[in-house]
Amino acid sequence: MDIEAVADRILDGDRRALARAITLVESGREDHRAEARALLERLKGAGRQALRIGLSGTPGVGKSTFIESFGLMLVKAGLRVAVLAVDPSSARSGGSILGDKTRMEFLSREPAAFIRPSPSQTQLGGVARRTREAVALCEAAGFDVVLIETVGVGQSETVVAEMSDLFVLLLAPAGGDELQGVKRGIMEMADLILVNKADGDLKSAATRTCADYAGALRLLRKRAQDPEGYPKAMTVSALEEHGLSVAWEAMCELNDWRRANGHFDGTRARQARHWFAEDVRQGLLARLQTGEMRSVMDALAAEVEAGQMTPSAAAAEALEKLGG
Ligand SMILES: Nc1nc2c(ncn2[C@@H]2O[C@H](COP(=O)(O)OP(=O)(O)OP(=O)(O)O)[C@@H](O)[C@H]2O)c(=O)[nH]1
Ligand SMILES: [Mg+2]
Repeated sequence: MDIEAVADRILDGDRRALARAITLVESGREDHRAEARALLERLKGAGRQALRIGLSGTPGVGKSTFIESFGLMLVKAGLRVAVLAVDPSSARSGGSILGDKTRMEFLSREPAAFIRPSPSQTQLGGVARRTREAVALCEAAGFDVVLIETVGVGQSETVVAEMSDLFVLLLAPAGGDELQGVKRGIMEMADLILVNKADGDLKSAATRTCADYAGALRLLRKRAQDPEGYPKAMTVSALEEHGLSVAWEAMCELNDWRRANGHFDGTRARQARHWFAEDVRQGLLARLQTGEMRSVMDALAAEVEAGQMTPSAAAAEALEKLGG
């Protein structure tokens, strides 16, 4: 790949070049990795920043519908919007690919929009790195907003929150008074809770649910990166396109405040540090699986099993070999 030429085309906002570059960062091949690093290094100099919005919610809550109508609203306002997905359970036949191509039918036809389904890989660590790099590519291509979607199951919310400027939690109206078992840890990551499907028969339930979450948010510890009134809960209808502009205004207000108060840069710096350490960790784990280290590990494991070495002595020896 001609890195210079691809970089220039990406900086021109060429979606085909962007798609090819994302394929490059998704590859695990060593030569591809080297090219990907060179490309990202080259594009970093452009210094472009999008607003990165993480969006999470359980299956069926309306993420795809929301992204379609919210994305179209932003496009109509003159913004360029990229949509990426982190899907740790890509096992489900093509995952977001099939569903989203139909649900985001109109957005995917917009020249100012770019939709990329999640890479199919089982390892969350690998998906995280590739998504992060895809975000950087979209920023270099001049997108104003990058939406990073994830299904709310397990760790993927944390991964997405760690690469987002704003983290939005999409929830469904609850029946009765149960708070849908949203884990406290997830609540603590949210900047905005949107109770979707606030329309028709579900409207009053949505309003009640929203009030419950607003109350729950007030009970959480105050975070340094929030102005008065945030995190916030509000109702939306992705289907009837209600509340979307109000939600966008809240996102802008929060983001503006954070930019003005150093929290935007501070959070990005902290995230970069986190991903650096995470990549080193992943790299070390990968090294344990390869060639010589693998046989070293097998040999030491056999000695531990046979009772000839203690686990900690064997581990110390393995780590020494790894370092050398
Ligand atoms: N009434 C109502 N229904 C909605 C709304 N948003 C989405 N739905 C419906 O909810 C169902 C699921 O919507 P999706 O957008 O596919 O949900 P999702 O979160 O992307 O689901 P997964 O991709 O499976 O995780 C569909 O039948 C939508 O039409 C809404 O605002 N109001
Ligand atoms: Mg979906």
